[in-house]
Amino acid sequence: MSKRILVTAALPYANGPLHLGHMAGAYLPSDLYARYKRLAGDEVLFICGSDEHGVPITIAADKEGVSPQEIVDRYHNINKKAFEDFGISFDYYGRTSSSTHRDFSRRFFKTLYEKGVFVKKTEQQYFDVKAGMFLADRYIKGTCPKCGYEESYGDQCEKCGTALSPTELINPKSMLSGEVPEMRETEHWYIPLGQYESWLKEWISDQTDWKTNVLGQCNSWLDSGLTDRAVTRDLKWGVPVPLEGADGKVLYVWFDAPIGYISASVEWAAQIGDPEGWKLFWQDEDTELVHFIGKDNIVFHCIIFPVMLRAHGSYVLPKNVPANEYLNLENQKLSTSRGWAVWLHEYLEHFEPDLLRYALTATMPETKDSDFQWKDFQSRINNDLADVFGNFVFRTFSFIGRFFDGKMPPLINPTSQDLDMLDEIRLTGARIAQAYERFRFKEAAQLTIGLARAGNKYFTETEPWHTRKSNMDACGNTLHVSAQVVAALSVYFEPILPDACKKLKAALNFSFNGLMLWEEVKPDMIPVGQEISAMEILFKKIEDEAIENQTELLKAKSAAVTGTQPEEEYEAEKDTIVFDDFLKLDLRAAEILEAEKVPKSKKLLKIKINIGYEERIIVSGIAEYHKPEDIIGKRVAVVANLKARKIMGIESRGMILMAHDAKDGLRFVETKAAPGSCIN
Ligand code: B3M
Ligand code: ZN
Repeated sequence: MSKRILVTAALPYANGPLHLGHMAGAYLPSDLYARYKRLAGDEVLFICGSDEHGVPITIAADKEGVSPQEIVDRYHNINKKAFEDFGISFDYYGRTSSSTHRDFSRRFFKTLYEKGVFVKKTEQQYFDVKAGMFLADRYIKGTCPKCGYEESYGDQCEKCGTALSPTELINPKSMLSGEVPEMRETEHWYIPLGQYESWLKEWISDQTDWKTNVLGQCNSWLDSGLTDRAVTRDLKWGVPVPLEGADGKVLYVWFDAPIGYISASVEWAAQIGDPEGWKLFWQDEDTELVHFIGKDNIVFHCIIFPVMLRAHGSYVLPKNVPANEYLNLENQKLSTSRGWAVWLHEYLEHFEPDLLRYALTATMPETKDSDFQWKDFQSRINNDLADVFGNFVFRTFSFIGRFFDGKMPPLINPTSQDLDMLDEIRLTGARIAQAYERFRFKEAAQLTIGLARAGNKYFTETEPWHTRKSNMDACGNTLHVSAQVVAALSVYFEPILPDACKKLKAALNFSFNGLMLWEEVKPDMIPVGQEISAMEILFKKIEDEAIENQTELLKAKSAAVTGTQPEEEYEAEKDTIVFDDFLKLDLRAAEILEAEKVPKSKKLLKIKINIGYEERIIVSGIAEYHKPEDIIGKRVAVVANLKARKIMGIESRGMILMAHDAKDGLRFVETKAAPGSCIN
């Protein structure tokens, strides 16, 4: 049965351009999901827009000496265009400086106010005497009381994600004057989150299908107890508080921004000429609301906004909030201030959007931080898209063109291999759909390229270049089956590679209106005799030079901003583990007794070690750095309890620890301890 799905992607602050990290965090995953859901036949509304209020905007304006309006106008347009160019298929891209939003968020506030939801409090807050203003949110920095990070903002620590209020910061400093601010009295409205604690606990405990990283953050919030949160600020830029006597006060940006999802839907409905149409998506219980965000936005979407929606009472609550972790770039944190970023508009000057969509999907930081590397980008495009998918399509089309007059050949006495391949279409299709349903986009990409790989292998194994001389029916069967697999891929790959799939569908001369749906993919979807157009190469290989240019460009950009060469590149530290995880490793001292090169391998050495209680063989990829004769007698550290595995036919039991030195390559971790000694 078709469902009604409301997909939102975090509203990016209109204070700067978008980079790869933004894409991998919220925008590409939301687009994959929205596109898949449309293919699944569901009714989808996909909403985003610019977040144009808050201190991030005014700080950017202060820096340039222009008005906040000038900043948001500029970046709203740049970002909107970047999304379009990248194929992000929003139904509507709004902005929170619109009058619809202003009115709508004021009414929302007023409703909560009239329901008596807020608590009004007079409190001491930091005030910058020099600048003559209260220091809200990011106007103040200091040390995070939770993790000790020294550059934490007043509203949130970027390091550990904790949401804070400025008074919790240790050593607070004004971002305006750099001085220690003083305390002054001011009046604000607060939402008493504590009153919703038991409801929240129950509601969140029902969300068993949420990702563990998301539930983890929610629970740690709930466990530490919920306090009152101010929803107004003493600032000039923002939505004015709709109450008498609240001059100079605006709504807190995290109060108005999520309401932006609703007000943008209202504008969308007006635009399509159905002014009430947004209500079905926001007020009908059957809607599934899914928020796509980065991990720093979890608390706002899983705790604060749901409390606002619940307090209001007229809106649906999120069904899921599949937040992603962070993407690093070439082993370093992405950083605008250090110039360590690949901007989307820059990328698009050099490569097609589809290529990045594929590479980012394949490395998406779904459950932990991941790393984007240009070299890896190149090999994914060249190995997967060019050599596998593109090659399979090209071979299929060109054989049909050359030997079957460009028409779909019939299936005559198919072998079980032909039939199995046809079966794979449906089987893999169901698995890919499952992966999308469960927000496992990396897996969806693997399964889809897996089907192309299976098709390409089938083509090779059935050798149509031979059968065309000896058995024309068999040759036709190969091409018939291959073309059906290609046709299926033109639908299954659509969420990730929309442009390539459009070209493919055109070449296959599909006759259908609008979208071809997932369930319409069948092993006989291209009729016999159908004309198949010739096709140019779908994906060109990326040359080494193009990649070197990108890495040089990145270094140059960073040097231009920071005035120095990038620091030595250290790999980003892995996720924290608990002591018990560490205890699972059995590390031992061992002595190298014998070593020899593994025939036909450049990298591998076969090494015999004495590990005290026995002798054993380990195959190690160190031949480029160490000659066998030089390492005999060394006492090194090994992982003793690693499951045995066969490497080039040799059973390897354990692993020799190596340090990856940037200058000298692989170096042993040496020890004086007797073989067999435990290391911990
Ligand atoms: N603008 C924060 C961010 O860009 C914020 C998201 C708002 S979503 C309602 O990370
Ligand atoms: Zn922190």
